[in-house]
Amino acid sequence: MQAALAAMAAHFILSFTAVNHHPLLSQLSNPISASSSPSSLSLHSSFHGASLKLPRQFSAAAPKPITVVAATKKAVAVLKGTSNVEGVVTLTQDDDGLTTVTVKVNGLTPGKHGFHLHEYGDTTNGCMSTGAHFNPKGLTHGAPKDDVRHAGDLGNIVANADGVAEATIVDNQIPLSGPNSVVGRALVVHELEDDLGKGGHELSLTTGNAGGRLACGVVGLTPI
Ligand SMILES: [Cu+2]
Ligand SMILES: [Zn+2]
Repeated sequence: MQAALAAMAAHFILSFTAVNHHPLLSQLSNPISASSSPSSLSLHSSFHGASLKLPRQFSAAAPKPITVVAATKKAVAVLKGTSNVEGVVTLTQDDDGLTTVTVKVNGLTPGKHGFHLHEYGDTTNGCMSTGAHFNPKGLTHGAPKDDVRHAGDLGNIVANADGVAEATIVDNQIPLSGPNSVVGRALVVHELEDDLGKGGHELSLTTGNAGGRLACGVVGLTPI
């Protein structure tokens, strides 16, 4: 399958360059493509010697972009709630398993706001029905960098004076595939700062005492 794709990609590149009348590259399309015009053969027949080395370069380079695309997943969550807080979050999982989360939320009060991945993608009762923090390991609440944390603990996002919070979070506990995939679960932005489990409040070790749920959105797959 991959070999076939690589051959198709190589064919595409070669056909494309042939259209641009590059004398060396158009010559390459002849052994692969039966549809090469006889005119390009006769036009550039003097380059036969030079063209022999080039197919190896192309066959090595062509499969690269195909491999990367096939191994990466991307998802998006559109955050909404009963307030005027709203936002868009994209999640991209790379080959190494790390997920990069890009966050932009508007309408917040300036300062820190707890930001979590909650267990359920269920918004039938607004953000309340998204359940607790995603916690497949059964641990207590913590900071993103702590060993003891919920997988869904993404810390705080910080809103500026205009109420806009932008952040890029890289995390290894929120994959987009496999048994602990977060696709179909929900991202939630909170009213208050997440104390990261260290506030000494009775809720610190479950929610970080981050207060109400201002907006939430279900994580769904999107084209890469
Ligand atoms: Cu939360
Ligand atoms: Zn938590």
